Amino acid sequence: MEAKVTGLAGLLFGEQIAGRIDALAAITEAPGQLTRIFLTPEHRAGAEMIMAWMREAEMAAHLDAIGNVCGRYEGERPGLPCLMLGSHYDTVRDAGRWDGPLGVITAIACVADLHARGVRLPFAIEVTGFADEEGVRFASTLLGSRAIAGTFDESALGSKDRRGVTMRQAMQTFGLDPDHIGAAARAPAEVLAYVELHIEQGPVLEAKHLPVGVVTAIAGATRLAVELRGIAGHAGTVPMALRRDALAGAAECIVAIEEFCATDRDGLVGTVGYINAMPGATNVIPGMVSFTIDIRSPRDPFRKLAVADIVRQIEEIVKRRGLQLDINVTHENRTVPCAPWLQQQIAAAVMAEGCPVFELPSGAGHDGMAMIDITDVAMLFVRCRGGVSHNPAEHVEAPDADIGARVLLRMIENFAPKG
Ligand code: HGY
Ligand code: MN
Ligand code: MN
Repeated sequence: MEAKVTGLAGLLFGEQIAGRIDALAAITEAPGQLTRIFLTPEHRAGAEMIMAWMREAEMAAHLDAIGNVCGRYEGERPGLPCLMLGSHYDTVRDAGRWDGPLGVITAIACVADLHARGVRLPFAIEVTGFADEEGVRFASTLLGSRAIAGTFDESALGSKDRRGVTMRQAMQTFGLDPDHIGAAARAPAEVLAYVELHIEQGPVLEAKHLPVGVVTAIAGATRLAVELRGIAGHAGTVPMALRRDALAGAAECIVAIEEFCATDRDGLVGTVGYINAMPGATNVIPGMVSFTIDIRSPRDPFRKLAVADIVRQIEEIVKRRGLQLDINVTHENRTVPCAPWLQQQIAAAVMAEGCPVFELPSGAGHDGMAMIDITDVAMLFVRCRGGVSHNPAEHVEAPDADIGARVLLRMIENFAPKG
């Protein structure tokens, strides 16, 4: 496929992208760190900033029924099916600023370049900023992309955040109608494909000295919520042998999870990212502990067996320590393949921009895991320094952001719908 020459010569995407990354990163709930969570004032402010950029690029922009930002750049004539681009604009707590926003900002930059050159394509381009990919506020995740895919689970509306606010209440406070989420769903016929540019969030591209990579698959994940209950007591008077210490029990479980995953099991990874011990006083034996577990593997059957083994080990520890246990799966995503026909078009664009083609899987989850329910998906990874992510030190060099944008734009201009 002969790549069309794009009008990128000399257009420095990288600097503009880096500037917008910084502007969006200034919208945070906690000065000094980046935290932008679903259905918060920061979510609203971030959406307004992104929609303004979309409108500058001659896109129609709106907030959909769950708070995704949706921008549309019409094709040669109005109403054509679209190539959907995008990523998420929510963050983890104390986040890096590139995870998510790079995909949204780069896609808008590509559309702005098309608009500047008066280019209209035989399909529309849509850019979606997903409102909740990280699943920080409520246990489930991919809420925005699931709403677009029509697979949003209404039971999630009853889930509560750490302050006891339900998603339903949070949506109403934000100004959205929780009974109207279905309006965000798109028909498969409207979407030709979903392609997401994202930082790698791992060390492989840097180790290979490559600026970009073509993603082959997105690893599946299981998230669990665990609650251990023992007996709160006086730290000075209860002999060790008589204690029902929920935190010591949790500690033994956490080490068991780490040891289970650390024995080389074909890419299996396990993380306890959140723990809360109650009542939380130095001189009180913790009576209740809640913590989360995140288990991933490139192979779904393997992950499911690992989850079952880990649950069994936790049950054994709890029984031996005389504790009580509640353990629930709060989120499950199967491993999602990137469509070969899309991978090939991304690879052609990578080559046309003078870069070697390197394929790699994604250990991180992405919105493509939901979007695959209505269309084929693919991803382009951009190198990030040290492979660091979910960390304020997360960083992309402007030249790499520039190459990522050039590859994405070339892929867009040469995009050939399936069949
Ligand atoms: O957890 C993940 O893999 C993604 O960053 N949400
Ligand atoms: Mn993330
Ligand atoms: Mn991400």
